[in-house]
Amino acid sequence: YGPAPEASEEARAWLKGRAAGIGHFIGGSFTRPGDERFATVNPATEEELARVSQGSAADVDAAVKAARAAFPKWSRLSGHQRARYLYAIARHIQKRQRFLAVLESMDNGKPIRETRDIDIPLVARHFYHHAGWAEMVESEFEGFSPVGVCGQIIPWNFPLLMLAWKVAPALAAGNTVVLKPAEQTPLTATAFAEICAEVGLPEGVVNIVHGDGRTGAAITAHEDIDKLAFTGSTEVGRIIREATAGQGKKLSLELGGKSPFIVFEDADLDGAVEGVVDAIWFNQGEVCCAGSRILVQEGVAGRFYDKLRRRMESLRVGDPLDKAIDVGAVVSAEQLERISALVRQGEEEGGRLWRAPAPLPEKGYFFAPSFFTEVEPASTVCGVEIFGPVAVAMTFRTPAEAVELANNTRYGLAASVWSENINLALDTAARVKAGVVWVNCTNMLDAGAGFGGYRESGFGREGAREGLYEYLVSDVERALKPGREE
Ligand code: TXE
Repeated sequence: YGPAPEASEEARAWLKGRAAGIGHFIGGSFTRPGDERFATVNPATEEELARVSQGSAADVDAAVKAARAAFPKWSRLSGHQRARYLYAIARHIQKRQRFLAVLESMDNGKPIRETRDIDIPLVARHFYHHAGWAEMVESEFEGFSPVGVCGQIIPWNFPLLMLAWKVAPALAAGNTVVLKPAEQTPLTATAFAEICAEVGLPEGVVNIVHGDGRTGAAITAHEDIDKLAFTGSTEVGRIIREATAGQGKKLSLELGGKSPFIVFEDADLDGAVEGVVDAIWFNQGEVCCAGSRILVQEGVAGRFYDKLRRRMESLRVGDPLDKAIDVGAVVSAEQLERISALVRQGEEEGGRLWRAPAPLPEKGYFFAPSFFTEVEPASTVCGVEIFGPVAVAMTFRTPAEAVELANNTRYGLAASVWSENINLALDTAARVKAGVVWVNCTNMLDAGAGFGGYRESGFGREGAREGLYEYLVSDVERALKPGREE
């Protein structure tokens, strides 16, 4: 099915209903839109969708106070009682999935096929999965208790999914949260706040404060936040780590990547070509674990590039709400400029650029799917995360050389390995330094598998049992700290 016309109408009506501005969600109700507001724009049409309040330090403080007040009761509910709320949230997300998919595509620019089939179903899945954990957390994590009030700062590339990755485990473990969506994509977080109210989630358990980096900095600085979880750029991750160094907050960072995509000569080349489409052109390449460095064994490189270029000819770029579209708009004019500047630099450094011939719409922030060949491993485009639909491709001769090239990065988030020889694939996977390694597939994300990186990709895990530890503290550790009486 496609986006039902009703869903598009519903999204437009929802926006119309918020034409006076969008406030924060604090202590179970929406604040009156403040005086300082910012616009959120549809990147495919450049039209303004809504005006959203810029959260001040006082707004952050009010949200933290609401979260603190809600914490004792929420954390003492039985796991089963908390699970019922998480199940209810999951069901509501499913009930409203077409509306949420349209709203997400309008705000972010990603194709409706992806929001409909990937983002929103994964959001529901994440809440179901963590409802299960809420049921089990007492028996499975004996000797641990919730951390307390969690500050959560998320990016714009998977707005509602990143919210789910942060909120679901925090709530399952018995914490309360203050979350800041990215300023480019605040809409589905607002719809989520409405869902929290609809399911009767106790007030103050989830608080949402909108705003840009200044609001994020106020969350980072707040002394009554016990745990901070951040997903975003390595640069801001570094600022946050420095700012929290003296505070004693528990911290997890999920930052950038430059993930290798290794194709051995015995790989199913057609499968690997489809893999590249998923690795770097899915979500316009705005994916932290995107397979942005294609490493191909020399003997098949020519054939592989030919197949890849032929496949590029059939990619359609355009209106994200058209369900036949493969690649939508990048999130903002700034991001488009950033991608374009890096690509220009890649060409200046001698790289050869291959671009999909797809016509681009005149309006909106679109960039054609592309890849570079003839690039030096030390060049800028090989080292820097482009965060757009642009890969670099290099060749290698031996498996050892593949591993060496794969590990020649500051990052360590993900990797994928393509070979019909399972021993070679698994042996290579074990040698690549990355938090996640996929074999003969890519970008497979699931609530049941912990996700996170090494080195400049950050630390801490999200999802599954490992992810729960981020939102728990051992009673021994708590006893050693001069703590607050809850
Ligand atoms: O990220 P920022 P931007 C990378 C990607 C992209 C680049 C820039 O390469 O091109 O970052 O994107 C909040 N204290 N990734 O500028 O600024 C901000 O409001 C606290 C990779 O959008 O890191 C938003 O909510 N918070 C990445 C969030 O941080 C601050 C996803 C992320 O924005 C802050 C996004 C501050 N001082 C970008 N400044 C991934 N790994 O998935 C900003 N923020």
